Formats: sequence, C-alpha cells, structure tokens
Amino acid sequence: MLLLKPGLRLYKTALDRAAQEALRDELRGLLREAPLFRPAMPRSGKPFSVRMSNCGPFGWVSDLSGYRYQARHPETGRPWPAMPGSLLALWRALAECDLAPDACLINFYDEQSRMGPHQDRDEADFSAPILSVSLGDSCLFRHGGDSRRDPSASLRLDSGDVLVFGGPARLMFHGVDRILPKSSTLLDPPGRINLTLRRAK
Ligand code: MD6
Ligand code: FE
Repeated sequence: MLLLKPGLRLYKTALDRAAQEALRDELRGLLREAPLFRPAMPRSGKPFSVRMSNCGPFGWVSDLSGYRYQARHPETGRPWPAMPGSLLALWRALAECDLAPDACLINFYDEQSRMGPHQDRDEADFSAPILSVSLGDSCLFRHGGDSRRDPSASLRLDSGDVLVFGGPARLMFHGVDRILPKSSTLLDPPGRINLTLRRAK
C-alpha cells in the first residue's frame, strides 16, 4: 500500500491478471443486463465523454435535471444488477469501513474519453470512503485538494490498481486527464473501465 497523502491510499495490482479477467467476465454479463448509457451534464445537456452504468442498490446518474443516485437504470427502467461478490470482498479487505457499499458506478473510457476535475459529493455521508478499481488501459489520474484552485498531481493508474479515497482526501478534486491507448490487453473492445464503490445513502 502506498499512502499518497492523508486519506488517499493506492494498492498497486490489488487484482492480479486472473482476478482482473474474472471481474471483466462478470462485468460483461452485468452490462448486458444494465447497458452502458451516455449521461448528460446538468443544465447544458452536454454529453459526457465516458459511458456509464451501475450495479448495487443505487446508481449514480446525471441528466439535465442534475446529479443523483437512483434505484433504476435511466433507459431500461430496471433495477441495477447486484454488486459482484468479488467487489464486496475487495471493499471488506481494503476500505477500512464497517458500512457496506450500496452503489457502484461503472465508467467506460474509450481512447478519447476524459473526466474533468470534480468532487464526489452526492453521497449522504462522507465518513465512508470511495474505493476505485481500474481495469484495462492505463490512465493519467489527477488529484488535487478540496478547492479547484489547489495544486494537483498526476498519477498513472494501471489495470488491477485500487485507489481508496477517504478521510481528509474524501472531498478532493480529481479527474482523468487521458487514457494511454494500447497499454493493456484486458478489454475487447479496448478502453478503460473504472469501478467506484460508494456508500450513497
Ligand atoms: C476514474 N474516478 O478513475 C474516475 N471518484 O475513472 C473517479 O472519479 C473517482 O477514482 C471518486 C473516488 C475515486 C475515483
Ligand atoms: Fe470521482
């Protein structure tokens, strides 16, 4: 474990190749049940460059009316599929939190996708951390402070890495500057999947 700063822990290759392949295969089935959709920014309606889905009791969605957690897929109207047991086990092993996660956001990045700097603040209680799993192509992940103007640093996240955001880092600004194309052979079609497990409610 690497403590990047107070509250920000990086577990390099927390998932080995076999575990990454097993999770990839589980996600493939899950995304048939809850297909990736392209969210839009509140107010402007500008489409995100990533596509998203969710699993677990609640899912994070964004559309013209705002950001929120909801129990159903915005396009199919069906409840989100259950969170895979392997993800719940990862949370128990690494999150250092007695509460169970009740939401898992699935982001899919193609070679052009980015994620602008943001804070994750739609959850009811910031005492629980967020646990983030990277699969597929590597990315350059930027993390800063609690203000958008604070200095920031860039970090390469590779397939199988787990990042835990909690405590004093829970509300820091962060984003994905770019995907490093062809850096992994895990996914077909290629790209990056990021899973973020949260306590939403
Ligand atoms: C990403 N991650 O890695 C974007 N948010 O693709 C996030 O936005 C994120 O990794 C909260 C906590 C951990 C994260
Ligand atoms: Fe985030």
